[in-house]
Amino acid sequence: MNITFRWYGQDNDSVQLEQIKQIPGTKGIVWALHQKPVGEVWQKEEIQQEVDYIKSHGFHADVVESVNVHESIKLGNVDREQYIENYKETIRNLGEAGVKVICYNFMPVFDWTRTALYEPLPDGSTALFFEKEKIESLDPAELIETVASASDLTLPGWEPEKMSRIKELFEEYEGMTEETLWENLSYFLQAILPVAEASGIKMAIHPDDPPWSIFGLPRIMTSGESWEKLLSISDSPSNGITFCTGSMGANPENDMVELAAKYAKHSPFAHLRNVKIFENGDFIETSHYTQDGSIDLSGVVREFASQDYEGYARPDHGRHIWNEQCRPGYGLYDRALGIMYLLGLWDAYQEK
Ligand code: DNO
Ligand code: MN
Repeated sequence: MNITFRWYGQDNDSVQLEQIKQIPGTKGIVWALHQKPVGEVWQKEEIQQEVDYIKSHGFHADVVESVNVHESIKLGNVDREQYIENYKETIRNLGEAGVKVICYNFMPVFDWTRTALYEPLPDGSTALFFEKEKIESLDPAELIETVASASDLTLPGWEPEKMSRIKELFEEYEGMTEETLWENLSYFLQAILPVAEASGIKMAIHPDDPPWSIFGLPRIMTSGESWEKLLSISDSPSNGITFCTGSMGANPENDMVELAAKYAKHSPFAHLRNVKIFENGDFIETSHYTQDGSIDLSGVVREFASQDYEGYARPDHGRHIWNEQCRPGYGLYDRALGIMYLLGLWDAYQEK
């Protein structure tokens, strides 16, 4: 297990590489060119600059999260061809810089969705929270209004340039079925996987977060069956999964230990974190500690260790603790604690 830490870039993150360096066992930085608009080619020079900066701090830069997929590709619009060409070029350029894994997702319009960023936990810390009822009671028209008037429904995965087109996007997705979305994913993968393979890169799709349809938009990366179907699209070694316990595991029907047994070997990258799920379907992110949440993270690491998992892994979102001012879910302290927990489990299970 190759431990990594997600970092948003020099001018874009409250956490410094010098601080990450002091977390024991952390070998690599998970990075992206966050300022690039979705769909544009990542140029060689800008890639190299970022990779050099990361490496100058003694880390590897093997994992990119994410190269986002343009909505035209997910929609299957005619202009997808150009965006697919751009994506291929980005893959080639990243391969040349030595990148090994690209994390991406295929969620229509929205990335991870929460209703509160700073929900108090009983220990006095705060964390990201999803209130099912609140999301379900919001109809898309109302949502467009809410986003436009920038109320308190702050959802960090939402890119501003996309939100300015939200009305249009909803119209374009009208009538889109899961089946069509699968076809569009398959079309995209058939086109890019040969390039990824030739570039020495594994593509790793992130599960939908939460793993069910929201706002009437289809979502397809939601269960073990989804992973089975994904793998049936192509048996290319570059067709892989990001094993995110917190996203997939927000649906209690997804048994993450069972899924680890089946899919760890297809996962070049893993996000290991915990969430506490309530009976009404709400969930809150917790510390990584197994007993704090609903996901058997200890069991997942046990499974990974039994398979001698050689992929990359990182702690995922953490709580905001010790008054840290940081990006929601991406502070230094709780994710550092997460790494120590994961490594502790790993060492213990390795020796058995
Ligand atoms: C949620 C996070 C996500 C993830 C992107 C991947 O669990 O890991 O923000 O990074 O959806 O594309
Ligand atoms: Mn994740």
